[in-house]
Amino acid sequence: MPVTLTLLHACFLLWTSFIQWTVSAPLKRPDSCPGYKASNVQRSDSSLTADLTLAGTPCNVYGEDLHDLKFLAEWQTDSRLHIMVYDKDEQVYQVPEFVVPRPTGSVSSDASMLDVSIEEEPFSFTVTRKSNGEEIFNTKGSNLIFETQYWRLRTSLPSNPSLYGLGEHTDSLRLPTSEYIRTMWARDAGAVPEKTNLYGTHPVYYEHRIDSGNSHGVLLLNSNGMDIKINDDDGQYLEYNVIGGVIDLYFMAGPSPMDVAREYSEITQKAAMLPYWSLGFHQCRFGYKSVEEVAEVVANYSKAGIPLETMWTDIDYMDNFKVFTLGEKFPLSDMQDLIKGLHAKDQHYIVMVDPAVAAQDYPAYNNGLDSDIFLKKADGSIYKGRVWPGVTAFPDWFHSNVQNYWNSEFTTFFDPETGVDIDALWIDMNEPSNFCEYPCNDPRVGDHGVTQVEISKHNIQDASPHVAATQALTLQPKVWNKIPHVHARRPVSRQEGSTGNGGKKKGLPGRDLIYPLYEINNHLGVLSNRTADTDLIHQGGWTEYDTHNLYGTMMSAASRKSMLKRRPDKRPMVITRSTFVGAGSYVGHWLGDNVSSWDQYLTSIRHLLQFVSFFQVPMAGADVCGFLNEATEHLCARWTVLGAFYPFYRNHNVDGQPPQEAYRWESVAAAARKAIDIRYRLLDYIYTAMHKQTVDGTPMLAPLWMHFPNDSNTLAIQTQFFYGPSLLINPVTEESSTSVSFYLPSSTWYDFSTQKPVSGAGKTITYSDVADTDIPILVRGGSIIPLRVKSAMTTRALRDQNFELWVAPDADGNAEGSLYLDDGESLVQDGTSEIRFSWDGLTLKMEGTFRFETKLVLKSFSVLGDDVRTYRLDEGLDGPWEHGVGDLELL
Ligand SMILES: *[C@@H]1O[C@H](CO)[C@@H](O)[C@H](O)[C@H]1NC(C)=O
Ligand SMILES: *[C@@H]1O[C@H](CO)[C@@H](O)[C@H](O)[C@H]1NC(C)=O
Ligand SMILES: *[C@@H]1O[C@H](CO)[C@@H](O)[C@H](O)[C@H]1NC(C)=O
Ligand SMILES: CC(=O)N[C@H]1CO[C@H](CO)[C@@H](O)[C@@H]1O
Repeated sequence: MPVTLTLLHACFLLWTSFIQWTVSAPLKRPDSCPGYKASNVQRSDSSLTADLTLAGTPCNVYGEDLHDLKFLAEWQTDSRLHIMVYDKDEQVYQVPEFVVPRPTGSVSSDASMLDVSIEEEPFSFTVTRKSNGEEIFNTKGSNLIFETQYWRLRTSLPSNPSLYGLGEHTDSLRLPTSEYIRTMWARDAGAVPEKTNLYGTHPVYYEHRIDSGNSHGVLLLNSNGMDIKINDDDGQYLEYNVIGGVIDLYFMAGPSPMDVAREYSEITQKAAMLPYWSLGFHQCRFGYKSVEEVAEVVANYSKAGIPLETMWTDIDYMDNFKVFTLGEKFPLSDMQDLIKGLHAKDQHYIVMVDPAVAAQDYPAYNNGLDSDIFLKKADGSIYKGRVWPGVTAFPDWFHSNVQNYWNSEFTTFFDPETGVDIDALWIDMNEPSNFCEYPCNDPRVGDHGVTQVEISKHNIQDASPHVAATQALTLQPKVWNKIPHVHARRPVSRQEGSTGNGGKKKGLPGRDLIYPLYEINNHLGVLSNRTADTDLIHQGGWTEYDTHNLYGTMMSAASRKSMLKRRPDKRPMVITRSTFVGAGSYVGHWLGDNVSSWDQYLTSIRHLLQFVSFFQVPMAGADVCGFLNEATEHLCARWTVLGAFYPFYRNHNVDGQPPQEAYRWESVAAAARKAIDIRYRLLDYIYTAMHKQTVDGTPMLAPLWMHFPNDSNTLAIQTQFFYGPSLLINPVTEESSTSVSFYLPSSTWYDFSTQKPVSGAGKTITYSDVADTDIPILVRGGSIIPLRVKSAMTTRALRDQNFELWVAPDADGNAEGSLYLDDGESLVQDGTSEIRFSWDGLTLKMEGTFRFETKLVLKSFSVLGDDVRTYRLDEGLDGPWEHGVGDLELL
């Protein structure tokens, strides 16, 4: 749009808002938009298409209305329906297929659980579940708006709906249903505050209908900034307000909650299987000042008898925080000695790498210049921001040379002989974070005119509860249904192909990529604030405006490839901060820069479940004992025990706070020894669950409602969760308390520590005298759980331990379970075993496939109950067998 027109338009909007205030006669409100009219409706066996035409005078609320659109519905599987509304010329940006590969497939609509119908004028569509006629999605009553920099689509919902997902956030697991906005815009968020946009973008929700017991899921595959509003001021609804891209929806029919998760995993690509050792206990902190200090921590863990699987180092190891360098206090030979020492004891080492490269004369920067991979401004100069090392450039993950550049930095710096031989990788700051506030006229200058890195890491100032709360108050509640607000405009940015890139799906030309008229509720204000400028153009012509939310996931994919180059046969582990739809197929996620506070200990559970249960990122966990602020002994003990049930189990602390390694207090050391003992004995049980998630999408952790979809008491429970299919974890939830009351759904249950039945199912029960070293764990009746007979100091040693089984019969006396065995680290396995156990009260059976060679045996099995019975087995894990209890020796 030409500048003059833009200015006119701006004046007009100013004038209209003036009129709105004075005359209170709104002229241009979204609700007055004309909507669309459908024509040429065609239904085939597997699709429904239509042409959409603007049904009246353009309303141009936040841009210009597009006149001609296309509607497409395609039945892809019996449970998945894909619906798109896009511009006729296909110029509007769409998430590139090479970043997020799309699922394909086509089935007859007759075979599908879902149906779709459209109304022609005003255009609306409805998705229904055929089995009971339930309307899953219905856009009637609210006109579709589709403009150059804004689109809006609203679905009505049943009252008081049970909605989950739409991350990343730290809000309630079951989402609020009134005046609630979920904003998607990747952001470096110190202290992970509630009701704000955080590091990752996952615009998928799960909805559970308790009346039918059915669940479904809806993914909006769109990477633009957006506000998803959930409100009940005009009937209950969910409304997408998106500043670009197309309407690209995937409907998953369930019908069970677990089915929805599995169906979602068909879209995200299955999560990456991680090495067995990644489930061990990890220690990290920001603020280890030298390689000697790191080595001391390793030694002190060993002295304390606490199994330390992996040692980590934050950016401290770098020379002035420059990526791919070693600082004075971390000389190469000492680093190599440290790592050799760790490897000799079957322990591991991980360091952090950030995307931003210091714009200084050193190899990583010079190599980046030579391969031309940094993001550039319109005038061709390198775009600069400010991150840890000071002035930095940012890799353009769209660049055709960027993978080679990244591979080469990794191959050199992390060379096993001549470099730092890391075992896995941690990537951070990849929203991307930039300390420089927009417009960042001088990236050398800090917030208060300070020129060097004097701000502490990860916005520590933001972290004091007081500051965080004040910010929340001042920044958070923007006007609900706000009136367009007009900024002083800058000249419209140059965009490659702006003379018409018909059908390229790279974005309409002439948009204002800095100040779109619709302002999403970004906690940092304008889109470009404290990140890369949104008018930057990536190689190939994609704008940062459209692809900002992909930056972390593109870095993740590139980093995984670089790690594979180093060790082509091993499963890479990469832990990232920023994620997008599908990230779990490359990486895991730590839950960001947490606070050492009691509320965060609890919040970590719902934050974790989002990723594992809803977003298919199973390797997730919060910083145990909390990152920011000071951890107290009591909190750290409780958190060390809770963290033993996160897939990703890492203690991590910020610089400048007192140390919080588990050995620092005797009670925490005791808690760590006990919790790790339980975790490690159960490691193959959870490894089996993780493997299952990577194969069929069944979440390895889940909230209660996903297991008890007909029990309305479970819908909002967010401080208890299932660890694997059979164990219910119920942490103490109050700081000063040693007791915990929690809900126990109707089923048969056994206490993990006594192995005896627990009564009170269907009610809230109370555990008293829960010591700091303990956590109530309940075993669900009907399960068989494999355990190692003993724990060990490393997961390598653990792999030499034999197994035993715990049989927890259901009300009918039956139980079943499974065990997956492989070598723990090869990308392509020589042979794996997938073993199923079953019990009918008299006979224990083992069946399955047995291609993993092992001499380990199942020593015994115990039948849980009032009178626990343990039988000697001494059976191998290399072929099927069955035994009646009559033939077995009772131990
Ligand atoms: C390790 O333990 C020793 C002896 O208790 C202690 O003096 C030292 O501060 C500890 N160092 C670290 C880094 O934990
Ligand atoms: C950028 O973010 C800071 C908070 O870090 C805020 O104070 C400032 O107002 C924001 N600037 C803009 C232009 O939104
Ligand atoms: C929930 O109830 C529905 C219908 O009443 C039933 O078909 C389904 O099996 C139940 N699910 C569970 C897990 O009990
Ligand atoms: C997720 C969570 O608990 N967030 C909290 C982080 O800490 C700040 C400051 O203490 C709180 O305001 C957030 O609610």
